[in-house]
Order: sequence, then structure tokens, then C-alpha cells
Amino acid sequence: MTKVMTRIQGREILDSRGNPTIEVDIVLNDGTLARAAVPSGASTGIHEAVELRDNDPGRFMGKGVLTAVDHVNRIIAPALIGMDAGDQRAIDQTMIDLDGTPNKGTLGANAVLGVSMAAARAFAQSQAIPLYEYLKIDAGYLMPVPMMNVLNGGVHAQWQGADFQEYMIVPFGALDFRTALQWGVETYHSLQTLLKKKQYPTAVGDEGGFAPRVVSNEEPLELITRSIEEAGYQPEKEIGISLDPASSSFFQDGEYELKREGRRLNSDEMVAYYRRLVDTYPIVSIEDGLAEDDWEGWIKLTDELGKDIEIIGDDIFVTSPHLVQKGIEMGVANSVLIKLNQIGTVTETLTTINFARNAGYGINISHRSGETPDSFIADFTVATFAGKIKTGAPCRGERVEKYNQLLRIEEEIGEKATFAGRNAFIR
Ligand code: 2PG
Ligand code: MG
Repeated sequence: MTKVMTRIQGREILDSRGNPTIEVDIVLNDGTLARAAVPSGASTGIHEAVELRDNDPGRFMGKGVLTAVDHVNRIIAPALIGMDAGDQRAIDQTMIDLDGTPNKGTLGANAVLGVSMAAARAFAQSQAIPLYEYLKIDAGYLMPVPMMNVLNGGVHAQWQGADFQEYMIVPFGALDFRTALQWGVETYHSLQTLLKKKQYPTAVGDEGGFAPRVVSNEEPLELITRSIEEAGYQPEKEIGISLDPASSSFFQDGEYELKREGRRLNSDEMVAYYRRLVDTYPIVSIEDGLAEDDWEGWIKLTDELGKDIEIIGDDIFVTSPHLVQKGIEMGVANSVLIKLNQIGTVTETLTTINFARNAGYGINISHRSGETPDSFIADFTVATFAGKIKTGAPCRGERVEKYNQLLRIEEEIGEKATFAGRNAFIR
């Protein structure tokens, strides 16, 4: 029996920051009901697909999503009802055509993505197969290294702490995902103890990492390296550090403004700064080390550090195959951050992954700072053999749920699972 969609319904729910977002229910002719929720970024790239908000100042400070919900119910649903839920490509293409813009500007990428993810989940559910199995692009099973954001700064900490947005620990030396997660959690708790000793507050930021008012952007690296050791692990050999400075958010008039350090650096000085940090700490990747429009600077950054560590493009690529292609041609970065809502459909996200991978670029699947308990990206990471997932600290339900889903997946796969480990990171 073909599984066709008989009901598609969007609604406005809340995300982890208390902002409205979209949730979509899809019902199939066999009675299957599946649901998906869309995340939302704070340090968004300017070229991301459009996140449609109502801009009605009378509701949620303009952040309501009733227009996008209306697009799901009034425009998308009538076009998709009766279609085969198992034809993801046709479902996504129908929405792309309905939208008619290059950036989902008509319907809203939030409306489109909610439907795209819910359709995939509905079909997998109706076949009684796991979502990662349904979306899987190759034979075998690869469990990712968790990139756990244990210290939050920048906009995710309301600029109260570090200028750099994310300091992540990556426990690649473990033999399986479960153990990697355990090492990460132990390090997170040892960092908490260390912060308490230093009389820093241990309240957390948007992604569950601590958000202390550090004295410099380097101090978190010292603290994290120490907490890795104090948890009983070897920095560099067992647990590395990944950075996401999200530098577009402090790039102004051609310079990088490090408020915490009271100085402004140009691209060359930033590259030199990163060189020193990479030489001093066990850093294995830097995401968005330079700003989204600083392409020339990115070339220098890649030349200087691309042989030693992974240079990941987030804001600069926004999961777009066109921008990734530009990057490949210019020799910018060697790895791509993947966020489904930057582009808006499951199919297009898979296209970008495929494209980047064929050029030898690394793949990192990512949450957004505004999340829901939806764990779609956990399955998606396994399905795409990405080898790495960044989904926050092991704290706050919406972050932990992704890690928990990966625990379930690893258990289910059993002995057929391979852990990505150190090889997941380009050197
Ligand atoms: C990032 C993300 C996720 P946001 O910059 O990589 O950590 O943040 O969702 O706010 O864009
Ligand atoms: Mg980023």
C-alpha cells in the first residue's frame, strides 16, 4: 500500500528560549501520526533561508510564526495531501516550486522544513523502521563524535562573558559513542567544579554551557584543558577542543572587536591569534573563525591552519551548495557546518552534504541555539555518516535529548556500529 499523506497541520509552539516556532503533524492513510519541530538560530548567517516571523509587535515581540503556520495549513497542505510520503524528493520539490524563491522567502523556511522533516519521520514510522535507517545514504553505521559546547559566550550568553560563542569538548579518543558522551559529561562537571573554585557563577547559556564572565577569550581554553585533566583524561590524545567564535557577530567596519580584551583585530591579526591558540591548546577545529563576508581573510585562515585542524564554515556557507562551491573554488575552509533550517528541506540538505563530501570537506551536523526536544538531527547525523554532531552541553532537555537519542541508536545498531573517533576530524 502506498503511504499517502492525508492530513498536514502546523501549529505555533515554543522553543528553548521561549520564542515561538513551528511544529508540524502529518497523518498518513494507514493512521500513522508523526511530528517535527523546527529550531531557530540567534547568530544567524545573513544568507540563510528566510525564517518567517509575523513581525506583529502585539504578539511575542513580533516573533510569532502564525503566518508560517498559515502557509503550512492553507498553501502547503492542499498541495501535498494525497502525495506518497515515501517520495521525499517530490515532497520537497513541490514546496520549493510553490515557494518560487531561492531562499524560501514566500512560504518561510521554517514552514517548509517542518513539513519536510515530519514527512520523513511519518514514512519511516509507517514502515516501522528507524528514521536513521530510512534516511541512510550508504551501507554500514557510523556513530558521531559529540561536540559538546561546555562554555557559552557571545550572543548565546548575552555578551556577558567571552566574545567567542562556543567552546566545545570533543571526546574522540573513546571507543564508542556512549563512552565518549560519558567522558564529555565528566569533563563538563569537572569544569563546573573548577569554575566554582574560581568563584565564577555556573549559570548556563542558551546551549547549556557555563557562561562565566571570563577575563579573556583564552581563559576558557586554559580552564577546559585543566578540567579535561582533572576528569582523568588526556587533552589532545583523548579529548580535543573545538571553537566556534561565530565571529560575524563581532565583525564591525572590517575589524574584529574583542570586547572582553578591549582590542580590535584585523583578519591577519585574528589568524595570528588563532595560530597561537592552536599551538598552545588541543584545538582540533575552528568554526567561523572569520566573518561571513571576509572571504579573503578566510583564504589566509585556511592556508595558515587548514593543514593542522578542521576549518569549518557556518555563516559563510549557510548549508548552501552554491556558497560551498564558491568556498571550494577559492580554497576557503575544509569543512562545512550543516543546519537543516539554513536551507529548508531534507533533500537540499542532503545535496549540500554530498557536494561538500565529494570535494573532501568534513561534515558537521548542528543544532541551533533555539531548539526543541525534537531529535531529528541525531538520526540525521547517523544517516549521513557525518561523524560529528554539535548539539550543546550535556545540560538542558532540548540538548540532552539529541545525545540520548544517539545512545538509543547505538544500542539498537549494536556491534555493527563504528565510532567515528579522531578520524572524523580533518588534519
Ligand atoms: C552556531 C549556532 C549553533 P545559532 O553558530 O553554530 O551553535 O548558533 O543557532 O545561534 O546560529
Ligand atoms: Mg556557528
